[in-house]
Amino acid sequence: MEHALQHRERVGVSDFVLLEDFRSEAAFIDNLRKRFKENIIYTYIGNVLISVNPYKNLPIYTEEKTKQYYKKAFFEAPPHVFAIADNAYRSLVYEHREQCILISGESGSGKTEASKKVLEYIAARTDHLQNVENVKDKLLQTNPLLEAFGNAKTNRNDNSSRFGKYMDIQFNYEGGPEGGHILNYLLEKSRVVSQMTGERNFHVFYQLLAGGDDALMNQLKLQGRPEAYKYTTDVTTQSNQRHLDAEQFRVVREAMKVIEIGQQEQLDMFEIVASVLHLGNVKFVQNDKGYAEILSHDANSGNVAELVKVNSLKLREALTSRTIDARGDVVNTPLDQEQAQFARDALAKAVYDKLFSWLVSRINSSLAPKEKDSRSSVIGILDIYGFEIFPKNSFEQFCINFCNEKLQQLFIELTLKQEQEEYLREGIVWEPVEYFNNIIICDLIEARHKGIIAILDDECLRPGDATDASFLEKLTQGLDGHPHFKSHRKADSRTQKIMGRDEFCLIHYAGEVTYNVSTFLEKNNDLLFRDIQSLMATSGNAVVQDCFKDYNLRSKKRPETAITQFKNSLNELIKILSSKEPSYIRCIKPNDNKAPMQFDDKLVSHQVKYLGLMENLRVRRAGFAYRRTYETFLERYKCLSAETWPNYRGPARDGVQKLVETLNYEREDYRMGNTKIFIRFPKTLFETEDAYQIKKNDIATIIQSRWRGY
Ligand code: AOV
Ligand code: MG
Repeated sequence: MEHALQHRERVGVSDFVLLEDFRSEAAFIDNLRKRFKENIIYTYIGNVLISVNPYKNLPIYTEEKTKQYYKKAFFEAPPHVFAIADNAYRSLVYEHREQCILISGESGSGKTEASKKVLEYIAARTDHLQNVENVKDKLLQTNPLLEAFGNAKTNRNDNSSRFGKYMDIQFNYEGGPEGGHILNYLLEKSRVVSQMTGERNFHVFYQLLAGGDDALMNQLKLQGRPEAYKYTTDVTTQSNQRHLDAEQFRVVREAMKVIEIGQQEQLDMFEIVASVLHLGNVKFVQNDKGYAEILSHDANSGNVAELVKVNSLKLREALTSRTIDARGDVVNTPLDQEQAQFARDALAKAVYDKLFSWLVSRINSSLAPKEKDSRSSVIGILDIYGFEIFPKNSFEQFCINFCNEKLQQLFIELTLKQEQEEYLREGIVWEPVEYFNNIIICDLIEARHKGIIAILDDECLRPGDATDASFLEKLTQGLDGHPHFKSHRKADSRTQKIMGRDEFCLIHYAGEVTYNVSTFLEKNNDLLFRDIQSLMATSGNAVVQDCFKDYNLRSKKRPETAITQFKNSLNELIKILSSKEPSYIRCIKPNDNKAPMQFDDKLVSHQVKYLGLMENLRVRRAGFAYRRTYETFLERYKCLSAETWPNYRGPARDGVQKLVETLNYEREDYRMGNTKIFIRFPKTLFETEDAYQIKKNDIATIIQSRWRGY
């Protein structure tokens, strides 16, 4: 049998707190790599789970494996996403503490897969309960449906979520799932009208084109080829892609059925999807006055009008002119070609974005528990975009990275708070820990009046000549000298590049990011011309009408800017999360090739940095790195002392006290809490573990020789 030490040599330690050299990033990565090579993708830092995407199917999610985690304490089975799920579930059901599971990591690191595993585990774990099958089925089916409309193939991930998602699973007092609720964040709607080389539009477009039957295609006036549509042309198709898309379309329609989206609603939805495709093909010609015009025989705009059931003439007008209400004077101005294209794309993005939000609220009404139960409680799962640093970073990265700052802030508050509370509960003196608090960066971004968001909104709302450049100028004036802001006159210390005239740099907790201000104002304003909105509000398609119903012609109040809406919804989210007990899953992507068995040290090191894992470990190690309840500790190690082996009947705490005395633990090495033993250095525990392994072998040998004796 392999010796404990050899075993640890080969597969590393299952909890980073057990690393001897816990300050060394090299040792950290070494441990991750070792385990990855052995197909062990999960490791803990205390109660945080680190997961490395294996890019292949491992036999670790079988029914048998699932059962291993039922009612198990954290350290009784190898690290696993199921352990996180079970722990959350037990804390909810037996201790009545609401839970949330926060999953983070960069694109392609395995966040969405992890969130599905949590959901699947909970579904399996509640198998003994009655009357929840239907709800569980619905909860599981939300995934393929939302992914069809909200995911796309990107260069980083073939099934990349292009929206943030927070999902509550609601449980009744017996611990059975009784419903759910989803909040969605920032769909990347620019993808509707253009994609980077090698990337695709949202899956649903291709799924519909490949999987819709003839009758449906006729009804939607679609031909089956994505190449025929501007918005879906840029695509390098794999040979079997069409087949996969068609297959998935069936899955999506099945999911719609489970969610109880009726036939008519389904048709309404596909009419919108199809109308977006037709809209992309609408062409503008220049008339003799230099303005944009849609030829009267242009079938595309006709198709759009027919599908979303608006007046076709009015649609053509709305796409080529705009009404401006200047202090009561209503003026109709024609658009030039570029403006008209802008209006068309804005409509496509808005319609699709609203359709997505409509779908989420439609799913929510289907998931809403049938009866209100005041004793019900929830586990929330957050699957949201990780920190992004691209060669060129724009408004979207700014929003996403702001979101990550807020979540990091929450992480700091909650982990430290949790740690502190546990010490208090256990009656152990708390030793303060030094750490970087990123609240200064959150303030830089969102402080009232003088934060970046306030400055951006000011520029967006200022009538007259505000531009991206004037925004940057105001930023530089207002924030120069802030330790986390660098103006365009300085160099980005990560890339050593002097920033361009249209760039600024933020020193995020995870590293420096240079942002290009171009299109910040336009994206933040998120303008959709009024004429188009009011036209859409008259749609005969029930879903479109529902989507645009908030549009109120008489309302002169400016809608909130994109970033302010996002900020508000983020603060709402933080409020929800703070009221719950968190578990963390930090996902790591081992290589950029979507390939199994490849572990790229540099890429991993980068992620270890910006997930703040070393800091996380340091905080965890600062006090007593390791802790176990007296019962678990005694159960495992009782054979190491004649006082507790073979027979011991007293209280577990006393048993452990006797045990550590036999083992010669130094006074400084451990503390006895109310329910747990706290051990300061992993070395102590290692020695105990090694002694245990040797003893276990001895015992096994004795038993075996006895057997042979028979
Ligand atoms: P993401 O959610 O973190 O990226 P996904 O969860 O979509 O990443 O994972 C990307 C791909 O990696 C999946 O489609 C699987 O092929 C593979 N994968 C991930 N986790 C596992 C696992 N545990 N076992 C096997 N394969 C896995 V993004 O949504 O792009 O930020 O926006
Ligand atoms: Mg995802």
